Amino acid sequence: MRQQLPDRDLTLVVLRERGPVLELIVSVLSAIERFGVDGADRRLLVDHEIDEIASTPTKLRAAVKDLNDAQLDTPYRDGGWTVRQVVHHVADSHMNAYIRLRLALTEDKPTIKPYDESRWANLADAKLPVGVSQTLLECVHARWDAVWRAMKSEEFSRALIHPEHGVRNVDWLLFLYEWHGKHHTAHITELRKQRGW
Ligand code: NI
Repeated sequence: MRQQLPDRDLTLVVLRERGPVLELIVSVLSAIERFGVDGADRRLLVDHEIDEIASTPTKLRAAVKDLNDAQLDTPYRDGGWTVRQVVHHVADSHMNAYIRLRLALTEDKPTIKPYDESRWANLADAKLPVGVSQTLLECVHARWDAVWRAMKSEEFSRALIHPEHGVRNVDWLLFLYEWHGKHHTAHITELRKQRGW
């Protein structure tokens, strides 16, 4: 039987949820085109995505390197989160994602718990030094990565239920969080380019 495609409707889901995210479409479509989606080819695509997720803490650390407090407290766009909030948000998000994967692998169609990301970004701990979340992210990713790499191919189609979006699968988590780390790292690197930092 043909394996399930890497969630093609992911693109539409993300467009609905996050606005126009061309980099994601290009990334998913080019990856599918490059690797195909079946058997050993599919494994190459999956490994590529796992490698990309694994590189997130290092890339995020590089993105904020040598920024001072005033720079860290600068919004990446008008009305947007500060660089500091972005770093803490990536840790918030990937902690939740790691738990979601563990639930999907150990329970039958678990319902995952959404959280209010903008209110989380305004709690007191979002004012801590970014190093706290960088270290946290490195530790979460070390464990998350060990789980991803040990997964059997059939486990990528295990279901989870998002209360607002319905049934999703582990592939969806993989592609979503590969995009998510890059998306927020780019907010910081683009700001640094604009400001000449
Ligand atoms: Ni986010």
